Amino acid sequence: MEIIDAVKLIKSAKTIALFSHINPDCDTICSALALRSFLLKVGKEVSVFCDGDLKFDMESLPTAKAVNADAAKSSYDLTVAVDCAEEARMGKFVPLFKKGKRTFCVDHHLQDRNFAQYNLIDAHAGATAELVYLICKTYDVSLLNKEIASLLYTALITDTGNFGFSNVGTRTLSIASELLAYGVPNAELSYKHFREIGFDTFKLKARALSKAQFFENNRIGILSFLKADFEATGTTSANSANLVNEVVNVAGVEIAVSITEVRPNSYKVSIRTQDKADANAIASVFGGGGHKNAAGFMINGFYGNVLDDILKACKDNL
Ligand SMILES: [Mn+2]
Repeated sequence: MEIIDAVKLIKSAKTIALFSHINPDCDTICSALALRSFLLKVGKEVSVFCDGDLKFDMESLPTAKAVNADAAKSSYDLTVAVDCAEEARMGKFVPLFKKGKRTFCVDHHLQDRNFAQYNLIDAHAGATAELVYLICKTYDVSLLNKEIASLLYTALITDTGNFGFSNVGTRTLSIASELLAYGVPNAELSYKHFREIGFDTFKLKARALSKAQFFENNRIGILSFLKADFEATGTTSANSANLVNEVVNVAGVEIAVSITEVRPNSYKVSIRTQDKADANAIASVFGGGGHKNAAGFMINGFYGNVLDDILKACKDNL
């Protein structure tokens, strides 16, 4: 559907529930919070639900406390999946989503399953926030403000690697420019989301990088974060987020992988790629997915076997 149809759909609803995806990232949370703030201004009753805790860098977002703050109603005029490629991404909230009189999905993933009754899917958008911005702008541009703009801008920079990924289009930068005009503190947000790390994370990073493994003439690099690493540095699996980028940044590396032990023999795997290597294709081998240059999946097994299986899938993709 087109932006204008999404606006009409939202206008026709009074009670609206917004759903972010499990293991939330900034795009799903910021897009939902921005849309919530906007819809409150036009007099809607709106709540945000997410099956999962916000990571430390999201807790300080404006209105972050609104996530899961309201009791669920028995039904809503409209339920909205935000940044969810498949229904299951809403986790325990799938039944509540389905109870919407109308269901709607706004998303930018390549493999979006079109599971809702109404779908605004644009794989060319750098972030779902791009689509949320266009909805708000079309609905009533005079209601946009610094808070909403800051949320949307945060989603844009985090989903595009600070405008460094191939998903950045001319529209992404035009929208970023329009958002900056509302007084978004861009340098502060860039530092917070791309450079600032805690001292404990620094120690974990130093330890993991010193043990990084490289294969196929350094075209594949693998970082592992195991229980012993977390214990030695006083960290948890949450502290390993995004450290995979340190490996994909090494010249010559085409595929970077991080394997994070989240429970005994259960691993969260993140893939980042350069050049022609396809992160989404590698993750698909294991039932996961994402984007061409960034994807992920969960896998169970003994570490040695998991490493072998992932390495084989990476080699097959070179
Ligand atoms: Mn996204």
